[in-house]
Amino acid sequence: MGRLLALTLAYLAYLLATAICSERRQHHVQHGLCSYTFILPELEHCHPLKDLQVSNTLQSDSPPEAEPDTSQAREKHNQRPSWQETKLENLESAMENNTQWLQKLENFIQENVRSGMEEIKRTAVHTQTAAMLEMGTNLLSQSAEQTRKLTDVETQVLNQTSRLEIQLLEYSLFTNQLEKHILLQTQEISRLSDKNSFLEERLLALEARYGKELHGLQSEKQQLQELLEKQSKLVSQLQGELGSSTLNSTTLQRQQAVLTDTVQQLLAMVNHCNGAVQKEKSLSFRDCSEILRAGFKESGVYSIRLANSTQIVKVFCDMRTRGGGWTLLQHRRNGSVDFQRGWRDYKTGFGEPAGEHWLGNDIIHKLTNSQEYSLHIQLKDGAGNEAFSHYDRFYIDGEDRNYSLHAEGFSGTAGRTSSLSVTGSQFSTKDRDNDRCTCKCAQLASGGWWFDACGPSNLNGMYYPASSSVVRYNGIKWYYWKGPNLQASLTAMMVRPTDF
Ligand SMILES: [Ca+2]
Repeated sequence: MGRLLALTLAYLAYLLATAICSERRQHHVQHGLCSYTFILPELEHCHPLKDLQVSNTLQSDSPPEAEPDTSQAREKHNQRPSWQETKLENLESAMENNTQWLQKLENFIQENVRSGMEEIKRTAVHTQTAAMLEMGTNLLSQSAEQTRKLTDVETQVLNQTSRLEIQLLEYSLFTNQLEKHILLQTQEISRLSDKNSFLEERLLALEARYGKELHGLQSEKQQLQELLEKQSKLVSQLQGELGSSTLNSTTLQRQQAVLTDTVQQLLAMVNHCNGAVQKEKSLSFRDCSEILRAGFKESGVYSIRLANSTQIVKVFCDMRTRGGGWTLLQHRRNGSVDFQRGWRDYKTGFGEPAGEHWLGNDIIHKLTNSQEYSLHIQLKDGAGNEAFSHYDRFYIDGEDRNYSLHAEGFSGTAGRTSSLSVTGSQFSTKDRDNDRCTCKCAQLASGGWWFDACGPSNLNGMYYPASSSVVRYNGIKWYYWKGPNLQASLTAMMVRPTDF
């Protein structure tokens, strides 16, 4: 409202000034960003002067009249009617009133403007003071913060300085130690240098002393080197000769190796042919006596072909006992083979010819019926005593007659009379009872044998260890030599042609 009133007053003042006079004065007022300009009339120049009043702009409101020239105008002026003067006087009085009124108005306006300016100044001072206070507060807080940071930095700098001082002290100590060490080393070097000088002097003396000897030795060395070169040449010549000799020797060795290979191949071929001939011959042997006659004198396993048969049988040939040529039918020596078997096993045979075995009743039948055979029985008891029983004539019938026994012409050391069953005794096994006992002798005495009414012998009974003192009736038995309990360590039944 104040601003509006001021503007209105300024405008009115302007109108009045323009209406009253052309002289005016400008007043500038700055309030913050806004500036106000008041244009007020200069009252001193507005007093009613006749020249001024004539030149006043209000004069121009009435229409101008043509003035023929200056003399005419002066005449007219003097001859003007009195109403114009009256009007002018009225206007002057009115102007004076207006001027007074305007002076009052100006005074009023000036007072108002002054008070407003003072108010504005006070407000501005308050505002600026508040702003300054706020800025001061901010500056104080920032200053406190900076002070704190400065304190921290100062502390860090102090710590760093202390650390650096400690390190500097350590370095100083280390430097002192190094200096001491360097001093010692320098002293040592000096001492060694002295020693070196002394040694150099001695060396020079020695060189001078031994120079002559060295010269002599060098000449000797020269002579020896010449001798060595000569010897080396000689050795090279000898090596060349040796190389040629070695070459010749190598050629001879190769020829010898080739000849050896050829001889070995020929020998192998000869052996092969001999082996084939022997095999062919052995296959044609009927028993071990023929093999012995063919020149094979070692006891062992051979193959024979049974008479009137194509059957090849492996047998053990005893080439030592009483002239050799014996074909084994039965052999026991350690109890490794079970003799508690049935009819079929005794018929075909079991065990291996090289160990304990029974040749087989069918083979024994065919063999002992191809020609006349004698039977030889070897025995050894647990104490190592040996004895034998011999039969000049021996054979057995076929299976159709239960392999009946035929043995005659007894002799020997295993008892005064024969322990073998009487002629005609049939073969029995645990599953085939052919004896003359109401019992089953094969089950009582064990094994397969020519049991009569069980009889005085059974070489196929249980094999008991020699240390056993218990009397057993199912063991190996040859009654007329050792009673019912032989405890044999070895038994062997073997045949050979009677006319051997
Ligand atoms: Ca019976």
